[in-house]
Amino acid sequence: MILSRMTAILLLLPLSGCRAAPRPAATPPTPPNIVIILADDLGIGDLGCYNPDAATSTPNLDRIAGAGAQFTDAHAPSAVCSPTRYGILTGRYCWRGSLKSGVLWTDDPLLVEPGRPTIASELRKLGYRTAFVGKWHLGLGSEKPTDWRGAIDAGPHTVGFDESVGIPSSLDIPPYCWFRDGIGDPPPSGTIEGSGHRRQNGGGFWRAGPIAEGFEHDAVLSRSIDESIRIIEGHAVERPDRPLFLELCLSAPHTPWLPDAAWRGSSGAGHYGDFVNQIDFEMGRLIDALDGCGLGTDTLLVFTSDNGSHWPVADVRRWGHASNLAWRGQKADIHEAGHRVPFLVRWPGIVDPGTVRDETICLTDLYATSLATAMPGTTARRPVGTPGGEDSVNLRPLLVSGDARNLAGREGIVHHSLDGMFAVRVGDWKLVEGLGSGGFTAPRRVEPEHDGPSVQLYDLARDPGETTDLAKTHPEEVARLQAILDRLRDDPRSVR
Ligand SMILES: [Ca+2]
Repeated sequence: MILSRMTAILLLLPLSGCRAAPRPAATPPTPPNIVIILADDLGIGDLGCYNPDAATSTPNLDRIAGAGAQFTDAHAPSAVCSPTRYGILTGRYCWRGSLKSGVLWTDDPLLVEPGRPTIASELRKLGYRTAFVGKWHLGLGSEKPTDWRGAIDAGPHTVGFDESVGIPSSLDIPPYCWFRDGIGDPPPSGTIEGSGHRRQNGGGFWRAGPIAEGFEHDAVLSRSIDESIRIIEGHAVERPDRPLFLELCLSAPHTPWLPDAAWRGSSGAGHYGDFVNQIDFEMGRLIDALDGCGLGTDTLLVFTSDNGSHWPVADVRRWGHASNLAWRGQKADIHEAGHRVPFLVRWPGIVDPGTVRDETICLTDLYATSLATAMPGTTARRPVGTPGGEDSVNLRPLLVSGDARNLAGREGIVHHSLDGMFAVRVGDWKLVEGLGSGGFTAPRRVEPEHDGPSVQLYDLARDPGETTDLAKTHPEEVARLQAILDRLRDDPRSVR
């Protein structure tokens, strides 16, 4: 693998313009680079590789899928932003900590507890250079509100990232500014009026609040890619013998929907679809840079989304575009469209091109999988000797050889909605611990009828659209799944 990576670097130099430092002849094997890309509110049906009838066009994402693996049953641990991001970074369900529902807001402090292991902190111990780019939305600082007058005392730079450049939270939540390595770059110094435009009128939507001088909402997506390319190309030049971990969190296609002019009108799904098309273009730029520097041949690359698309049934009907395929609901909901997400893996020479996998996985699994990837030969469910990652399963054996034994030992995965509604998935069965959507789709909460069930039960194999609630007719399955959910929720270390 070293030879192939070196050869690729040499062969591709004229194309990329990168000038990699010469590698010593007797360098020991280096673990692969790891790049995790997290889109924001991108639906599984927005990608052509999942949805041949999509009104969007995603040739570059389809190219990633074609070169590696495409998972059909991957789930965000939550149906909204902050908790999913916590789950990816720590391998732990967010609701085990202080945030029991909703997302972080404006100046909330860092959500990751002091001293908690993260992918970045653990990979750094294993010799990786670690970098974060893009939407953070895990809080900054240790006090509320965040103190922007000097160095920010907690953020990506305190949870294991050597380098970080990003925006505090969603692009419609103030403050609007960039930070770089724990410093506002520049910090917010003025205020901006709220934008009354919403969704499909093309003007974008954001809330009033502090903003930094020169901050441009519509430049955040492309700048995030530029910063990532700078890190990738810099890494190839400066120290190609040290593996790179890059977490790139896009701010799109979350609102405000602000596609560049070149993409307006390019899709059949309005400004949202145009924004998706631009994301695909930006992914093409990133992949070309990665491959152009010769790093792509030795990189585990994952592309996924933090929750389902904010695309209700009315939008499906209006545009004829199934952003969440036929899954029930939308972003924030406990039903499938809230948390079933695209999940693509490209790992040249390791994952066979054109692989399709239907195992049920959770984005918390990226923690153990990344650590195991940094320790070649590690097949345990959790890498031995690494702390944390309570809710994380090592998928590396599945990726390398199709070995799904680690997943077979997991009783179920837990879903969580915007308002804190729980569900558990066990095989084809899904128990929702409440009535209603728990999220954006009305009704959010429904009171049980007298002597009626207070939960929902679905058989996803026979009823993938969650149309027929079987709680009343299958009390034995309700009891079995409720017991599993209780165990998973109450004692994470005894049942995983
Ligand atoms: Ca999101």
